[in-house]
Amino acid sequence: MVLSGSQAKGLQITPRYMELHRMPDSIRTTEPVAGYPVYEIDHPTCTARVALHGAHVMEWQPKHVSDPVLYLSPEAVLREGKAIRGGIPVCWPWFNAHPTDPSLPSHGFARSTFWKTGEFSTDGDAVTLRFTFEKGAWHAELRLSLGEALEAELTTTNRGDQPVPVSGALHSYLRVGDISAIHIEGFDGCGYLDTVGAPAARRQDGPVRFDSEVDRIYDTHGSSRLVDPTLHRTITVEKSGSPSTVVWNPWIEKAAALGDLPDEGYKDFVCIEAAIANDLAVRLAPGESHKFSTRIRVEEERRL
Ligand code: TA6
Repeated sequence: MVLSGSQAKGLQITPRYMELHRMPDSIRTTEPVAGYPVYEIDHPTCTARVALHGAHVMEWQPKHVSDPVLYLSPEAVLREGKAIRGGIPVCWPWFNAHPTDPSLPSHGFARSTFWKTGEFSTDGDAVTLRFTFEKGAWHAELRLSLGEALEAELTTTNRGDQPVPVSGALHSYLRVGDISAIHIEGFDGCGYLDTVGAPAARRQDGPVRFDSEVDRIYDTHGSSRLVDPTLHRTITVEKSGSPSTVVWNPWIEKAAALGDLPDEGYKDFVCIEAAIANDLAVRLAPGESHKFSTRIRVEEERRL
């Protein structure tokens, strides 16, 4: 992991801060980079790491599972203003390019800045972390539940006096043993927009398999299952409040062009994202809220 020193703007982890933010026993605050808090979780059900920057789940592994469930690039950069490559980037309040202003950052601004901590709590089943973020009329709250399953729920509230659009994605990078050996079930018969090359509307026939770049926006509210024969497991991705599921693997050429991903890194992950694509953006009246969520769990085959 590439670390770069940077004091977060106005955020100083001082003893007073630590006192004010006393953590439940299973959560420890670390600073892999000065001023860049990462919450290390060691709970009876799972281990995890969550960065305050982007309210970003970096890693998660249930204790009954042999391998990490989320992929985190070994070349991920921990610096304010740069989204972490891997884990679950919170793409908000728009998905991909801004619908009207190309000068604005792709996938919104929330994944590239520090959020505020809300309530952290723990019980026998899971650790729950809440983070908030506000910009203009947009207010976001992310609720994370980390246990034998992972739940991420993003609620947007319009705190302004004019309607605002909201779209985005919970952009989950799922760890795989070998991208060429996996397949994804749950999209058979679904229409999708294929955005590799000239955008084209297509329909899924059978499982999704990978032998080249895949970048698709599926029209579905349903769940999907990632079948991984190399790691002997099936990862189920459920969701709510999201009319689109994005499936992405950059393959060879795009991976080589990403400075925070090893050239061979494309072999080790696939993204399955609960999304609201821009053309399906939700229009929030003043005071109105909308939430969407993803829930990830793992069934591992018994190994003899
Ligand atoms: O996952 C869908 C997608 O929009 C892809 O087109 C690709 O750009 C990916 O997100 C990663 O985007 P990023 O800005 O994180 O490099």
